[in-house]
Amino acid sequence: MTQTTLRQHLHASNTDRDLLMLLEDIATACRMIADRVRHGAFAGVLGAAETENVQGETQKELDVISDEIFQEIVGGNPNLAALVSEEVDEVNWRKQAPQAGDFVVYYDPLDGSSNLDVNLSVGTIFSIVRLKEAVPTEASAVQIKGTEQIAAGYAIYGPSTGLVVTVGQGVVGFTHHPGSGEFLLTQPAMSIPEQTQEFAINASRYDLWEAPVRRYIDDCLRGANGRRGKKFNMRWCASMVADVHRILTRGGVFLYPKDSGNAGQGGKLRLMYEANPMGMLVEQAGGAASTGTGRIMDVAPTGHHQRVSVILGSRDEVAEIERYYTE
Ligand code: AHM
Ligand code: MG
Repeated sequence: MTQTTLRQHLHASNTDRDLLMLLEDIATACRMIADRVRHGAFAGVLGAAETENVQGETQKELDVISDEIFQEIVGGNPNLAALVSEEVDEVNWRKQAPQAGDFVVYYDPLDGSSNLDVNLSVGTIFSIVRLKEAVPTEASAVQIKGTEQIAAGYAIYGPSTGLVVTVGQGVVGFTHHPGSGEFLLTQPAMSIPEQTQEFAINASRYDLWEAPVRRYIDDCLRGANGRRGKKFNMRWCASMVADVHRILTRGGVFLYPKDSGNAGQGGKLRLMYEANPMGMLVEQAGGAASTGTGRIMDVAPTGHHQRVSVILGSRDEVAEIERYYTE
């Protein structure tokens, strides 16, 4: 079997050199976060913030540790204008006078961290845009739409550590090889089947859902005897990276819609750190990513912590759910 590293793959697919370096920095940060996640139980950092470890020392929670690692490693990239983190209120400008061509990275350092206590998969999600012009170091970088992303991806910390990336030419998956320390290419062309019989949603919010979502899920649950005429399987990891990784591997649909419990905020999941990068990956793998009434990547951001309704996965199923919204 030939072994292709992340760098070799990006080089062979003519990835711009600066972007290649940035992706390598992100991969390094993810390897370091994976290590801290793996040792979390020993270090006493799996619980809530400021817990004590077995030696009675105060520890930061892993979300905060992961954010610090990302800021330290990726923040040192010479072509980076700003880092925008789900964990931090303000944009972290790395240049005083950002120029056209400089990068902005939006990221969620440790998504799904409620799964840490129970030893289930979590991940780091990232989205990369390039500034089109010089900007003042104020709010400008937050206004960039998902369609402007030049690359996106996530690391998954599961039974193995994976890295899934798109630079706008399909989606490729790598697996961390502990012996060499490299991410090696293991899924050269991830693609989502157009149709599916598997959905993922937090069903405990049933009473809060809007009518179209409730009708859609009711019809799925009725199986072969209902409107859909087929049986559906259900999964919910409560970890978006794990749910999206399954969909990129075998198809399915993921929903975290706006409902009456989160409508005041516009939904639960974050546009810049979660919905846009996952939307780009899913579209690049042949799937679709929608708010229910429009394409996620077309949403014009009003702030970097903005939340949005998310419905993504197998293309035909997302289109079917959009039909429920128009009925
Ligand atoms: P987080 O960024 O605070 O970890 O929240 C995002 C996570 C997603 O990974 C996951 O899909 C969702 O929240 C789970 O929410 P719930 O606990 O309502 O099922
Ligand atoms: Mg998150």
